[in-house]
Amino acid sequence: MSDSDATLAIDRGLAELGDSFRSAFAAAADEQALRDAQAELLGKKKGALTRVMALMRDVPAEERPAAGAKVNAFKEKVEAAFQARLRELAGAQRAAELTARPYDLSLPGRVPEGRGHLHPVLKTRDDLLTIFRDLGFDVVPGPEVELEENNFTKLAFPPDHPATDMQDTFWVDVLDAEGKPKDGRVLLRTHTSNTQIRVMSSKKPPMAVVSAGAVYRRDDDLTHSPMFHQIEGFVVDEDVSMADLRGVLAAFAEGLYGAGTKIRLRPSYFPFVEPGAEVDIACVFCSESDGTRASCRVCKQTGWVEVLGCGMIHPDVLDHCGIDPTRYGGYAFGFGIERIAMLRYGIPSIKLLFENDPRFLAQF
Ligand code: FA5
Repeated sequence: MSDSDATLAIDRGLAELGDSFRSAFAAAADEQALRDAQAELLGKKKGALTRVMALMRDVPAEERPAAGAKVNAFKEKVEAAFQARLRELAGAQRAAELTARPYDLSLPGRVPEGRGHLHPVLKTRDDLLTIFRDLGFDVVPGPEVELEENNFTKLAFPPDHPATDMQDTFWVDVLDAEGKPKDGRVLLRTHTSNTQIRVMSSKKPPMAVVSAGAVYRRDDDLTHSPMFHQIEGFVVDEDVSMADLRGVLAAFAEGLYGAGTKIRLRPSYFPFVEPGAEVDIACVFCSESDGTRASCRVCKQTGWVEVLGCGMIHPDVLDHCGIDPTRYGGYAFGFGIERIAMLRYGIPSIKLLFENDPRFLAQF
């Protein structure tokens, strides 16, 4: 018995389709293309295999099992090839994701929310150093953790001198390899005057030096902070006088607050200078040109604001550093940067400078 026309048509249809689905699936570059290629075969109305399967309706009952088995076997081959290609595409996509750059260069950039700037203390420090650089001073660094010797002893503070009470600080234990305290007491420096000792011990006169940095004291109120910043300046040469010191400080005051700014020196005591003085600048907020108006809180109604300590370097200090005091003399001065910044910007409390509230800092 020969096969019916319908069975023959099915055989022909399947033979025509042959293996073409394999190359169609292989050509699909992504899942959507693969599903489109599958629909070409199995789409409800127009699928090529669907049309072949529709011929089953005309197959006589006795031929149906054999014809059905052939069609099903074909369908299974198609399904298996489809699933294999689907897995392949998913694997390739995952691999591409894993090896891709972790960022997307094509995304638009973010606009910065605002530019940062130097802290007002550092800005003031830089402006002050510029004034001294312009006057011919070299700028040098100095350590914050210092030997007691350089911070006090060589600056002629005898051990237990009452002046050290005003500069109580944090002491540091320096241990040797076995964990035992080493010789020599170490502290967080209380002033930048330690740079005088370090520089004078390592350089030969003449020298004109300034140094800025953080210092530490056991202080805490509206105008005093446990950590603050100072600038130290000193000159060592032959024939140096108090008049030179006054001239440099007057130029400094004018550089800071403008031409004509007045200063005055009042006698004061620091163990490492003789004579020593405190320097006041005419109050920039209320003083008339003759320094007499004296009407504001900043200067406490005196017309003058104290800004620094200074004096002629004590011969003993020069001697401690190996400089011959019979040939050379020198002057030195030191002041707090926060104090100048507070006067400059009208800041009422030193605390504001270190709380780092962005709303405060954004004002400078
Ligand atoms: C000294 O520190 C001396 N080394 C200055 C000096 C240098 C004198 C060279 C002579 C020759 P005094 O302790 O006065 O001096 O401090 C200097 C300045 O540091 C003060 O005028 C003040 O503006 C500032 N200052 C002192 N303590 C604090 C503090 N706790 N917080 C903020 N500023 C301070």
